[in-house]
Amino acid sequence: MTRVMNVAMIGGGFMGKAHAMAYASMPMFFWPAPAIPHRKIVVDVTDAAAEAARERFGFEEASSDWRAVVERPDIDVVDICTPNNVHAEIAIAAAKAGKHIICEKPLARTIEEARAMAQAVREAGVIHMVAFNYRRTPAVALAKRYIEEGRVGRILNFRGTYLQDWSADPDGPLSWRFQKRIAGSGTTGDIATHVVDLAHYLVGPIAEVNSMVHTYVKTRPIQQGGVDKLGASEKSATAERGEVDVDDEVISMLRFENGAVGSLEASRNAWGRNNFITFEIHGTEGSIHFNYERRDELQVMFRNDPADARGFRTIYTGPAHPYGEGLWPIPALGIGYSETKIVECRDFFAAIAQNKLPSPNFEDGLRTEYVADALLRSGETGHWERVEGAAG
Ligand code: 4PW
Repeated sequence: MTRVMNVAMIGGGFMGKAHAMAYASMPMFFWPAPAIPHRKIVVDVTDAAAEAARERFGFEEASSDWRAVVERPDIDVVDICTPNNVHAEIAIAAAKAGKHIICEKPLARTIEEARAMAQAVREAGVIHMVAFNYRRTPAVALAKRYIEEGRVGRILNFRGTYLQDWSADPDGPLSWRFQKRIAGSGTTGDIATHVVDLAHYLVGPIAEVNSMVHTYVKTRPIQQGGVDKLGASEKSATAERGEVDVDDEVISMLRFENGAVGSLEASRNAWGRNNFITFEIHGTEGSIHFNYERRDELQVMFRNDPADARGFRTIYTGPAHPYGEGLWPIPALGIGYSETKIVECRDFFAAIAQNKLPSPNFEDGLRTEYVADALLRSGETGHWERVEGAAG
């Protein structure tokens, strides 16, 4: 009989929807499942919001008191799907209560918060994960497989981007993602951290950065209540405006501990780019290119390809590739954002079942926060900044 684990999900907004869907779907894709996640209780900021999330996302109970929920003896897992400003408080309380924890990215607003979270879960001996889901796209995991098999050789460089345009309109609302006291930073913590996580996963630890950081839209219409709809909410040229105190764009050169070099670009003001997560890796034996907007595909070129067949070729991920045993049976049937969250959910519960820390865990999330901090510092100083804790 597969173990059923009671999940308390804190936050019923956009990420709560993605996580709830993963809890319901994971055993349908990966069977036998490492555990059955039971949607036990959802917490939101008000009783009404929590009840609406309970009904919509199929939870048994609803509450607006996360502190009481994380202490409940019948809760096995705490899932943090809130804005960044309460990640630390919830995670530390959940760790002290002995709960396994998955936390949405970025881990925290600041290095200090991230350190405290990593210490709390270390001391509690619980399983912990940060939801940097894009490394669980099958094509990205395939890139990792090729790298580990030596098919790319020694990695020389990494070029990563994450470009969106949902906040390119200056009349888009001043949501929590544009307020430092809630988000910690802007594009750097929100989406550049995804590129950092991919770079760490595929290449290794980043040691130094040299970046430029800009804020293009200095004020935005104050948002009246409601959840952050990532630019899908109404725009207003006449509403009262508030100051934006976070970054809109970060561009950086990178030096890795293993000697590889690279670049990172992240912007939420890139008209025409939707969820444009790309990387290109050049090694001594070949190259790999990935574009999330064509996420069933991986472009590869290997040095030992026949002379009359040189050039990038497209591999369509399917049953022969990572996670293929559980996803769709025909290549290119279509991997979506949902599937990346389902795979993430499977790996998290497998880690609990095996009592083996997954990656990225809170220690990985802390290292990513160190890089985000260095990116922002370099944007201020205008020169190379070392990443805290980097070797060499
Ligand atoms: O983490 C990112 C969010 O901040 C996600 O990758 C996409 O962009 C969806 O929402 C935002």
